[in-house]
Amino acid sequence: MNGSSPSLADQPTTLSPPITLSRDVAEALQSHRPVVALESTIITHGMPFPQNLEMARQVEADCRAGNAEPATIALLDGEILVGMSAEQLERLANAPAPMKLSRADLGFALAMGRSGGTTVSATMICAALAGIEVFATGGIGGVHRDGQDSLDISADLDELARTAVTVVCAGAKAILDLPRTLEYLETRGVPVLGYQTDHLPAFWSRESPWRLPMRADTPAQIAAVMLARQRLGLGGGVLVTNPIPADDEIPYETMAILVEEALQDAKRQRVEGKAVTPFLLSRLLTLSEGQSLTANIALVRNNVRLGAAIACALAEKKG
Ligand code: PSU
Ligand code: MN
Repeated sequence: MNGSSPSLADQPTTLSPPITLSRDVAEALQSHRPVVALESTIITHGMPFPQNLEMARQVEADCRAGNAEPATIALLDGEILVGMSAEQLERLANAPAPMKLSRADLGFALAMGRSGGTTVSATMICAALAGIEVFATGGIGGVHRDGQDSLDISADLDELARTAVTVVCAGAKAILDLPRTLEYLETRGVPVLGYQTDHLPAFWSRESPWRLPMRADTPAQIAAVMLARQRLGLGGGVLVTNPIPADDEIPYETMAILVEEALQDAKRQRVEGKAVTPFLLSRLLTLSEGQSLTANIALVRNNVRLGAAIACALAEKKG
């Protein structure tokens, strides 16, 4: 054997479908160890530099501390990465004009050699292709206010209906129409579980006024729900809503005022389409004088810890 050639074991694995697994993720999946997918639109469009990069590194460390392998998913130069190196993460966090990639954009970005962050919908697709069953994020997209007129409904919701990945989030932001988001999920057959809560969490706030139909109190219960759905052959995902830790919460009423202001700014500036969510997120960051960012980081970390615990419980049940 030629001693100078790199060992095959050190190379990333490219599969057909065209996704590239990092060596660590490939090894974890092969040996049926717990893996948690992490999204990247939060890095490219959800937080400013350098907090985005610090957050991305921190949640990977949190995931490992929870005995699960993190698989951050993104596109770099038309390559779908499932599990990223430190250097790749840094390139993504600094990428000039990265795309925001949903189901609709993924094929285009692949064909055109583009870079970008994957939203919840695209991350679910890539996770499922890789065989990853648990995914942790901050908040999901939903039915926007006036969505019944604009038809602005996030592709995240239909993805939850069709792709069998469990998504852990802190509920949804009040920039959305929360009751219509719940109605839509119910119509599309997506179970929404409250983790140790009976109410839909509203991202920065532990509770919204809307009740959830299902509650789970342990990661093992959530894993049991996933397995029961598999046995029934139902397909589609599960949405787990995990309230932000009490110490980091911003009261619902406090945020509601800022949300109204951000929504009015968006209307005045005629922000449309996929620019709406990133615009509102960045306006809220300014309006809350950075407080929303601190809370955002705390809740993502909290969700990754729960995601890791669910992945561990699932691996245990599967034996
Ligand atoms: N909501 C948040 N933070 C986010 C997003 C939503 O509180 O970072 C991102 C996620 O990647 C989500 C996407 O999948 O925005 C939804 O965008 P849209 O509303 O355009 O579907
Ligand atoms: Mn939209």
